[in-house]
Amino acid sequence: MTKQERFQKEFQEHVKEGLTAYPKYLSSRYIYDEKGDVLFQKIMALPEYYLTQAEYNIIDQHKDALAQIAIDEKGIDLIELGAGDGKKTKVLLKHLNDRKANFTYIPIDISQHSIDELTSSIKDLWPDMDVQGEQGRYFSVLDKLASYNNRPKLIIVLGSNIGNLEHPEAIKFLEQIQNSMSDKDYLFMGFDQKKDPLTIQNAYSDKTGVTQEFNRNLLHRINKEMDANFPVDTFEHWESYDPETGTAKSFLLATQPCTVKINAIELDINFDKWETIHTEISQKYDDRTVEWLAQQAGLKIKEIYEDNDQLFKNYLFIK
Ligand code: AVI
Repeated sequence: MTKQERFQKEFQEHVKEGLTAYPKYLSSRYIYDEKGDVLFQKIMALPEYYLTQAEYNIIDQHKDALAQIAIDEKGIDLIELGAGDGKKTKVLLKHLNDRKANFTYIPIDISQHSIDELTSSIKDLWPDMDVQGEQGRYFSVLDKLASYNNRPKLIIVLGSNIGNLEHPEAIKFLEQIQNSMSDKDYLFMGFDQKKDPLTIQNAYSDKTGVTQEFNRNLLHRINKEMDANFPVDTFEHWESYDPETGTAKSFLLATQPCTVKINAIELDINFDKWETIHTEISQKYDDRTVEWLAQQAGLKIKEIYEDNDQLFKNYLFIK
């Protein structure tokens, strides 16, 4: 079975399980095809989606402290999980380059297309930079990390990607990174913070409707890839943020009753009016919660960095 066939099988099994459950759910992991990637780029440029700018501000303010790690260690492997377009990372790369630090940049992403684009844009900017992109899923590529042990690693995970995981999965994710780290390694990770609930609500339900399109892309994909007939416009995006737990939840809401045929998996699914499909969580954190997650995963917080508007934090962890 090819990689693509395996992915399709997994996707079909997930759709069957999620849409026959009560209440119904689908994972946001499947939003990201080519169109989903473009929609997420658009979200990151929205004024309401403060996360990107806030983390950019943190990296810009603290690039020197991060570059110092490479200088002190006399060389590092800079490994980025979920690199995407690398916009924020380029601020750090430029600074490392300016300070003549000795490093290899290893961006890891699920999309080969993203890795190729990123590598060629870095080569255009800094032809001599040592870049060794790796295509793959976080968890499978993480195993490989353990073999990059010839010099200290600085592993970076930006964008509060961990927030798309429930706490038990987030701990597992941190644990897997921890397992691939030696005593000399560092992990630099972004965690979006609890804040005015309205700011969060607005970030995930923008007025232009890009977030709705992003969420609906799940249904477009099922239509296209599983020969289904979701009346996509009937499903509205809904966001609810619980300030106590810090969990923002995204839903697709059936505004009319309907029956959907998914031919590839021989399934008919009925939706009542106002029935939901839960599609994503975007967890918001505080220091106590991050400390707890880290401790569960065998990590210690070495440093905490915050943006000027106090919206977002990046934590530097060691083993
Ligand atoms: C990728 N991830 C961290 C984004 C988030 O903030 O949860 C995905 C997203 N969903 C809606 N807007 C952005």
